Amino acid sequence: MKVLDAKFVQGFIRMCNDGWEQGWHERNGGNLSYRIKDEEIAEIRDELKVTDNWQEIGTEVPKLAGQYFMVTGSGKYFRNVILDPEDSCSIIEIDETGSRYRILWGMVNGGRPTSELPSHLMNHEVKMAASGGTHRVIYHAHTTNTIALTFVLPLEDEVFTRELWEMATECPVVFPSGIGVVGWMVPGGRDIAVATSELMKKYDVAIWAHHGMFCSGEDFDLTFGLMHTVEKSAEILVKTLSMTSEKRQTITPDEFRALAKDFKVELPEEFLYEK
Ligand code: 2HA
Ligand code: ZN
Repeated sequence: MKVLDAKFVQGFIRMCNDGWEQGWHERNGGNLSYRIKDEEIAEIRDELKVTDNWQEIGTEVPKLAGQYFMVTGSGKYFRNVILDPEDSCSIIEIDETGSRYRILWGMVNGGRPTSELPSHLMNHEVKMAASGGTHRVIYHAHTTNTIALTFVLPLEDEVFTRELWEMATECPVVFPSGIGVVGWMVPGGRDIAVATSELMKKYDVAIWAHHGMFCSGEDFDLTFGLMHTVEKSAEILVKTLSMTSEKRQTITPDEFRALAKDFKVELPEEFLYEK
Protein backbone atom coordinates (compact mmCIF):
# COMPACT_ATOMS: atom_id res chain seq x y z
CA MET A 1 0.00 0.00 0.00
CA LYS A 2 1.09 3.57 -0.73
CA VAL A 3 1.98 5.50 2.44
CA LEU A 4 -0.42 8.28 1.44
CA ASP A 5 -3.30 5.77 1.10
CA ALA A 6 -2.86 4.39 4.62
CA LYS A 7 -5.72 5.30 6.94
CA PHE A 8 -3.43 6.47 9.74
CA VAL A 9 -1.59 8.78 7.34
CA GLN A 10 -4.87 10.31 6.19
CA GLY A 11 -5.92 10.76 9.82
CA PHE A 12 -2.58 12.42 10.61
CA ILE A 13 -2.92 14.85 7.68
CA ARG A 14 -6.52 15.69 8.57
CA MET A 15 -5.56 16.44 12.16
CA CYS A 16 -2.80 18.82 11.04
CA ASN A 17 -5.28 20.66 8.85
CA ASP A 18 -7.91 20.77 11.60
CA GLY A 19 -5.34 22.41 13.91
CA TRP A 20 -4.41 24.91 11.19
CA GLU A 21 -8.09 25.81 10.72
CA GLN A 22 -8.44 26.43 14.47
CA GLY A 23 -5.69 29.08 14.26
CA TRP A 24 -3.29 27.17 16.50
CA HIS A 25 -0.41 26.88 14.00
CA GLU A 26 0.88 30.28 12.90
CA ARG A 27 3.97 29.96 10.69
CA ASN A 28 5.80 26.74 11.73
CA GLY A 29 4.17 26.58 15.18
CA GLY A 30 3.16 23.25 16.68
CA ASN A 31 3.98 19.62 15.94
CA LEU A 32 2.29 16.21 15.84
CA SER A 33 3.54 12.64 16.29
CA TYR A 34 1.89 9.22 16.01
CA ARG A 35 3.30 5.89 17.24
CA ILE A 36 2.57 3.55 14.31
CA LYS A 37 1.07 0.08 14.92
CA ASP A 38 2.99 -3.02 13.72
CA GLU A 39 0.21 -3.95 11.28
CA GLU A 40 0.21 -0.41 9.84
CA ILE A 41 3.98 -0.56 9.25
CA ALA A 42 3.55 -3.97 7.57
CA GLU A 43 1.07 -2.43 5.09
CA ILE A 44 3.45 0.30 3.90
CA ARG A 45 6.77 -1.55 4.34
CA ASP A 46 7.51 -1.54 0.55
CA GLU A 47 7.62 2.24 0.43
CA LEU A 48 9.92 2.70 3.44
CA LYS A 49 13.55 3.26 2.39
CA VAL A 50 16.72 3.79 4.36
CA THR A 51 18.26 6.91 2.81
CA ASP A 52 19.43 8.51 6.04
CA ASN A 53 22.09 7.87 8.68
CA TRP A 54 21.12 7.39 12.31
CA GLN A 55 20.76 10.78 14.03
CA GLU A 56 20.89 11.65 17.73
CA ILE A 57 17.46 12.27 19.29
CA GLY A 58 19.03 14.41 22.03
CA THR A 59 17.62 12.25 24.81
CA GLU A 60 17.10 8.55 25.54
CA VAL A 61 13.83 6.65 25.11
CA PRO A 62 14.90 3.00 25.59
CA LYS A 63 11.30 1.73 25.88
CA LEU A 64 10.63 3.01 22.34
CA ALA A 65 13.51 1.02 20.79
CA GLY A 66 12.52 -0.30 17.36
CA GLN A 67 9.26 1.69 17.21
CA TYR A 68 8.10 3.74 14.19
CA PHE A 69 6.59 7.22 14.31
CA MET A 70 4.98 9.62 11.87
CA VAL A 71 6.05 13.18 12.79
CA THR A 72 5.74 16.68 11.37
CA GLY A 73 8.96 18.38 10.25
CA SER A 74 11.04 21.08 11.89
CA GLY A 75 10.39 24.45 10.27
CA LYS A 76 7.46 23.03 8.28
CA TYR A 77 4.06 24.72 8.27
CA PHE A 78 0.87 22.88 9.34
CA ARG A 79 -0.88 24.96 6.67
CA ASN A 80 1.06 23.06 3.99
CA VAL A 81 0.68 19.50 5.29
CA ILE A 82 -2.52 18.79 3.35
CA LEU A 83 -0.97 20.10 0.09
CA ASP A 84 2.36 18.29 0.31
CA PRO A 85 2.59 15.78 3.16
CA GLU A 86 5.78 14.23 1.78
CA ASP A 87 7.54 17.59 2.16
CA SER A 88 6.14 18.39 5.62
CA CYS A 89 6.11 15.04 7.42
CA SER A 90 8.26 11.96 7.90
CA ILE A 91 8.15 8.39 9.12
CA ILE A 92 11.06 7.62 11.41
CA GLU A 93 12.44 4.52 13.10
CA ILE A 94 14.05 4.48 16.58
CA ASP A 95 17.25 2.42 16.96
CA GLU A 96 17.72 -0.47 19.38
CA THR A 97 19.23 1.78 22.08
CA GLY A 98 16.45 4.40 21.99
CA SER A 99 18.94 7.23 21.50
CA ARG A 100 18.90 7.63 17.70
CA TYR A 101 16.40 7.81 14.82
CA ARG A 102 16.49 7.67 11.04
CA ILE A 103 14.06 8.86 8.37
CA LEU A 104 12.40 6.14 6.24
CA TRP A 105 9.83 8.22 4.34
CA GLY A 106 8.99 11.87 3.68
CA MET A 107 10.99 15.10 4.11
CA VAL A 108 11.57 14.76 0.36
CA ASN A 109 13.00 18.27 0.09
CA GLY A 110 15.28 17.82 3.07
CA GLY A 111 14.81 18.76 6.69
CA ARG A 112 14.49 17.03 10.03
CA PRO A 113 11.65 15.90 12.30
CA THR A 114 10.13 18.47 14.66
CA SER A 115 12.43 20.49 16.91
CA GLU A 116 10.33 19.14 19.79
CA LEU A 117 11.25 15.51 19.02
CA PRO A 118 12.75 15.00 22.53
CA SER A 119 9.47 16.12 24.17
CA HIS A 120 7.33 14.06 21.79
CA LEU A 121 9.32 10.87 22.28
CA MET A 122 9.72 11.23 26.05
CA ASN A 123 5.97 11.86 26.33
CA HIS A 124 5.28 8.80 24.14
CA GLU A 125 7.50 6.68 26.36
CA VAL A 126 5.75 7.79 29.55
CA LYS A 127 2.21 7.59 28.12
CA MET A 128 2.78 4.20 26.47
CA ALA A 129 3.67 2.78 29.89
CA ALA A 130 0.97 4.69 31.80
CA SER A 131 -1.80 3.70 29.35
CA GLY A 132 -0.77 0.07 28.88
CA GLY A 133 0.18 0.83 25.28
CA THR A 134 -3.10 2.45 24.18
CA HIS A 135 -1.87 6.07 23.84
CA ARG A 136 -0.34 6.70 20.40
CA VAL A 137 -0.74 10.42 19.67
CA ILE A 138 1.19 13.39 21.08
CA TYR A 139 0.09 16.84 19.89
CA HIS A 140 1.62 20.25 20.53
CA ALA A 141 -0.22 23.44 19.51
CA HIS A 142 -0.04 27.18 20.16
CA THR A 143 -3.55 27.51 21.60
CA THR A 144 -4.30 31.23 21.95
CA ASN A 145 -6.58 31.38 24.99
CA THR A 146 -4.66 28.83 27.03
CA ILE A 147 -1.46 30.84 26.40
CA ALA A 148 -3.26 34.06 27.44
CA LEU A 149 -4.23 32.47 30.77
CA THR A 150 -0.57 31.72 31.57
CA PHE A 151 -0.10 35.49 32.01
CA VAL A 152 -2.84 35.87 34.61
CA LEU A 153 -3.36 32.63 36.53
CA PRO A 154 -0.76 31.24 38.96
CA LEU A 155 1.25 28.55 37.12
CA GLU A 156 -0.11 25.77 39.34
CA ASP A 157 -1.71 22.50 38.24
CA GLU A 158 -4.46 22.83 40.87
CA VAL A 159 -5.50 26.31 39.70
CA PHE A 160 -5.48 25.59 35.94
CA THR A 161 -7.34 22.31 36.42
CA ARG A 162 -10.03 23.75 38.67
CA GLU A 163 -10.56 26.97 36.69
CA LEU A 164 -10.83 25.07 33.39
CA TRP A 165 -13.09 22.37 34.87
CA GLU A 166 -15.47 25.12 36.03
CA MET A 167 -15.83 26.63 32.55
CA ALA A 168 -17.81 23.77 30.98
CA THR A 169 -19.57 20.78 32.50
CA GLU A 170 -17.97 18.37 30.01
CA CYS A 171 -14.43 19.33 31.12
CA PRO A 172 -14.00 17.15 34.22
CA VAL A 173 -15.38 14.22 32.20
CA VAL A 174 -13.00 14.87 29.27
CA PHE A 175 -9.86 15.48 31.39
CA PRO A 176 -10.62 13.98 34.84
CA SER A 177 -6.96 13.52 35.80
CA GLY A 178 -6.38 17.27 35.41
CA ILE A 179 -3.81 19.52 33.75
CA GLY A 180 -0.11 20.02 34.47
CA VAL A 181 1.71 23.32 34.00
CA VAL A 182 5.36 23.87 33.09
CA GLY A 183 6.75 27.34 33.91
CA TRP A 184 8.55 29.16 31.11
CA MET A 185 11.48 27.14 29.74
CA VAL A 186 13.61 27.16 26.59
CA PRO A 187 11.76 24.94 24.08
CA GLY A 188 13.25 22.27 21.85
CA GLY A 189 15.59 20.49 24.23
CA ARG A 190 15.91 17.74 26.78
CA ASP A 191 15.18 19.82 29.90
CA ILE A 192 11.68 20.85 28.83
CA ALA A 193 11.11 17.28 27.60
CA VAL A 194 11.99 15.89 31.04
CA ALA A 195 9.72 18.41 32.81
CA THR A 196 6.80 17.72 30.46
CA SER A 197 7.10 13.94 30.52
CA GLU A 198 7.21 14.06 34.34
CA LEU A 199 3.77 15.73 34.28
CA MET A 200 2.53 13.26 31.65
CA LYS A 201 2.92 10.45 34.19
CA LYS A 202 -0.11 11.97 35.90
CA TYR A 203 -1.95 14.01 33.26
CA ASP A 204 -2.95 13.81 29.57
CA VAL A 205 -2.53 17.59 29.19
CA ALA A 206 0.51 19.79 29.90
CA ILE A 207 0.55 23.56 29.40
CA TRP A 208 3.80 25.35 28.57
CA ALA A 209 3.65 28.87 30.03
CA HIS A 210 3.65 31.62 27.38
CA HIS A 211 4.00 28.98 24.64
CA GLY A 212 1.24 26.40 24.19
CA MET A 213 -0.07 22.99 25.12
CA PHE A 214 0.77 19.27 24.79
CA CYS A 215 -1.96 16.60 24.72
CA SER A 216 -1.71 12.82 24.68
CA GLY A 217 -4.37 10.37 23.55
CA GLU A 218 -5.25 7.02 22.05
CA ASP A 219 -6.14 8.22 18.55
CA PHE A 220 -6.46 11.38 16.46
CA ASP A 221 -10.11 12.06 17.39
CA LEU A 222 -9.54 11.76 21.13
CA THR A 223 -6.33 13.79 21.15
CA PHE A 224 -7.63 16.58 18.91
CA GLY A 225 -10.88 16.57 20.90
CA LEU A 226 -8.94 16.92 24.15
CA MET A 227 -6.92 19.91 22.89
CA HIS A 228 -10.12 21.47 21.49
CA THR A 229 -12.02 21.01 24.76
CA VAL A 230 -9.27 22.51 26.94
CA GLU A 231 -8.79 25.44 24.57
CA LYS A 232 -12.53 26.12 24.35
CA SER A 233 -12.73 26.10 28.13
CA ALA A 234 -9.81 28.55 28.22
CA GLU A 235 -11.68 30.78 25.76
CA ILE A 236 -14.73 30.85 28.05
CA LEU A 237 -12.48 31.73 31.00
CA VAL A 238 -10.80 34.54 29.03
CA LYS A 239 -14.26 35.91 28.12
CA THR A 240 -15.47 35.60 31.72
CA LEU A 241 -12.39 37.32 33.15
CA SER A 242 -12.79 40.05 30.51
CA MET A 243 -16.29 40.79 31.86
CA THR A 244 -15.62 40.52 35.59
CA SER A 245 -12.90 39.55 38.02
CA GLU A 246 -15.41 37.66 40.16
CA LYS A 247 -17.76 34.93 38.96
CA ARG A 248 -21.29 35.40 40.23
CA GLN A 249 -21.93 31.64 40.26
CA THR A 250 -20.03 28.53 39.19
CA ILE A 251 -19.90 24.73 39.58
CA THR A 252 -19.19 23.87 43.24
CA PRO A 253 -16.98 21.09 44.65
CA ASP A 254 -20.06 19.09 45.69
CA GLU A 255 -21.56 19.47 42.23
CA PHE A 256 -18.30 18.13 40.74
CA ARG A 257 -18.53 15.15 43.12
CA ALA A 258 -22.12 14.48 41.96
CA LEU A 259 -21.01 14.71 38.32
CA ALA A 260 -18.14 12.29 38.97
CA LYS A 261 -20.56 9.75 40.47
CA ASP A 262 -23.04 9.84 37.58
CA PHE A 263 -20.41 9.96 34.83
CA LYS A 264 -18.25 7.32 36.53
CA VAL A 265 -15.03 9.32 36.54
CA GLU A 266 -12.63 9.83 39.41
CA LEU A 267 -11.94 13.47 40.19
CA PRO A 268 -8.93 13.82 42.53
CA GLU A 269 -9.88 15.72 45.71
CA GLU A 270 -6.74 17.89 45.36
CA PHE A 271 -8.64 19.87 42.69
CA LEU A 272 -11.86 20.23 44.73
CA TYR A 273 -10.45 22.58 47.36
CA GLU A 274 -12.60 25.26 49.04
CA LYS A 275 -11.93 28.75 47.66
O1 2HA B 1 7.97 25.59 15.88
O2 2HA B 1 6.04 24.83 18.13
O3 2HA B 1 7.76 24.54 20.11
C1 2HA B 1 7.56 24.45 16.45
C2 2HA B 1 7.18 24.68 17.83
C3 2HA B 1 8.26 24.71 18.83
ZN1 ZN C 1 5.67 25.37 20.15
